[in-house]
Amino acid sequence: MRTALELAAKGKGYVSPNPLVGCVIVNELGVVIGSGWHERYGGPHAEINAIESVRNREELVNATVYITLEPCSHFGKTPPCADALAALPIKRVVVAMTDPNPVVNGKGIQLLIEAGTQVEVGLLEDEAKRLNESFIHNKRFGKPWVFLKIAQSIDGYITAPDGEPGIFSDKESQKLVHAWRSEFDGVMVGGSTALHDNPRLTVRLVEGRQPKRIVIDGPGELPEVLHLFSDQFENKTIRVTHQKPKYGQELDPMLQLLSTGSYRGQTMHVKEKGNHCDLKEVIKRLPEFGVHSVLVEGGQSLSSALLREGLVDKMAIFIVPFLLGGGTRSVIGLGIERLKERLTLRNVEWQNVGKDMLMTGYL
Ligand code: AOF
Ligand code: ZN
Repeated sequence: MRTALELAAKGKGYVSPNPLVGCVIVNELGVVIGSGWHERYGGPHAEINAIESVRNREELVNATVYITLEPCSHFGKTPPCADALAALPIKRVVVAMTDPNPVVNGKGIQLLIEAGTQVEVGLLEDEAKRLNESFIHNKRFGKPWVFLKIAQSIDGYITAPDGEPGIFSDKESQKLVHAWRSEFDGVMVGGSTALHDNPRLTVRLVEGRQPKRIVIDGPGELPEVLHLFSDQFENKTIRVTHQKPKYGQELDPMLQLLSTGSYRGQTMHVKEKGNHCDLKEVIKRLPEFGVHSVLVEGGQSLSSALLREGLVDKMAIFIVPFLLGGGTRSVIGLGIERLKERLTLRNVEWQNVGKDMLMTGYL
């Protein structure tokens, strides 16, 4: 199952909104005879890739199949994997976790049991759930998974006293963040961060696929010379604004390309709430743009607002071993008294990343 989990992880960044799934087949003597994972969205499921990798079909007699997620029981883009497994002369199927997708949710396991296959559920379940935390969240709450990342000094600042960037996280931390970018559907920043830091939000320090980029630009005034709008990435940046649509912005992508405006990215128009974009609406509507998981990379105003509105699901704080003595705080104005419960991180973990300290936890 551990191998199956490692295989599943290879699909990171390529299977959303579907789950990461890995599968390993072991013969009667305990020798691995086949394995596979879900490689691309819309492609064959892990179980089918594993079954097809078995060279000598006779070895399937009394074999055991390890899968990180309950096999599916529905006709989706592909026929049910539970049927494919039930048709094999295998003896046992070991599943790490049941499928939270309501169209499956136990039916795959039921189908196998009815076909006379032994089924065991729960091996390395915690690891499997963690691997698919965003998929599980999507299915359970019907909204995107929001992961907030902050890099701050020991005394809690994200800039030097004069507003200039004052801390630089370790190269290892930067690499880790790039790896996260490649695993999330989207990476989001607020308007002032886009303006002052002019970030690219691309994956450069590791290999991986580029995420969609999202910028909260309430007044819709960010200049197009910013890297986010001017660089040549195939994933056009999504500009979120509460300004009324201007001519051309609501056209379909092909027409947008042909229209005369220079900005050819996508625009999400949302309600205005206290001079800002209504962030609840923003998060809720990200799936319209193919974004089911989002990595938020600041700054202060966006991080604070998302936390205040209870929109953050998981948080990572890099503490850079440096005192700044003043500047912009990482988060502010939370009305902590009111939100104490909601702002206590659960399942907190600490680790060293280069010379930085990384704390992660769930909200
Ligand atoms: C996957 N890969 O390896 C497994 C999945 O859209 P479809 O037809 O590909 O079906 C997606 C659903 O199938 C998914 O939400 C999950 O419930 C189930 N299992 N999906 O993409 C896999 N085993
Ligand atoms: Zn399947």
